[in-house]
Amino acid sequence: MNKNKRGKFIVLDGGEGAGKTTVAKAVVDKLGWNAIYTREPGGSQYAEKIRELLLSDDAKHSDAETQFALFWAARRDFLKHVVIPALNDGKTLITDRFDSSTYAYQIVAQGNPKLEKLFWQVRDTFLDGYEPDVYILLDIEPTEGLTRAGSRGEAELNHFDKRKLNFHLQVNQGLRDFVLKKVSNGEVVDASQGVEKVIADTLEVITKTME
Ligand code: T5A
Repeated sequence: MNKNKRGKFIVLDGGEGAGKTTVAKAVVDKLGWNAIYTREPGGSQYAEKIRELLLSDDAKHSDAETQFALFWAARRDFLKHVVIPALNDGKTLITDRFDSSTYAYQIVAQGNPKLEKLFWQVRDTFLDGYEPDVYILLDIEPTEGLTRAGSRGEAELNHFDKRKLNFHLQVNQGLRDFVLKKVSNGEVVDASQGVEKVIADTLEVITKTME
């Protein structure tokens, strides 16, 4: 990790409707002024433009390689313009999704194991020592998460949300593999619990990371 970095970089990830946004925002409120909520894809001005491309209906026929490149392009801009300055300023960043999602969606769920070698090479170069301090997986059965996400209404669903259940089961497997096997700083929180308990369990992991 880069020696100039003074803040903490916390990633919350999970399948559709796991509660990432709800929990991330609640955690930021509880941590106070020094904590910032950020999200992926997006998080910086330019990366938010790439987000529009990635989540638009036009993107639904794009292949995993195209998406892989765009998610990493957005991530690099977000890292450079938001994450690094905030960490160097001593802030705590709570990020809604990060590269764990690229691993789960573009590589595992879309069935592209050949992208994995490239994933670790790009990660090494693009993150440039600014790896997250912890990845927290908000773990939930996809059927339950999709029901929650669906309760917001059809207009709120993107083309990833609308994929078949098997895709979301693969996403879940990919996220679990990433957090439990591919990195050494992954933690799992049971996201099927009531929202206040999920927030409390997530805060407990974050507090431990900040010690
Ligand atoms: N993607 C992203 C990739 O393919 N590759 C990548 O590299 C990256 C970074 C982004 C999409 O991009 C894909 C993955 C995604 O499909 P998005 O619009 O940012 O899409 O949406 P998501 O990240 O999927 O987030 P969602 O909005 O679907 O779900 P959240 O944030 O997990 O859930 P949240 O907090 O909005 O909650 C959903 C509903 O559940 C309720 C909430 O009140 C809300 O109504 N809820 C609970 N209900 C009961 N109990 C609880 N514990 C609850 N917690 C929340």
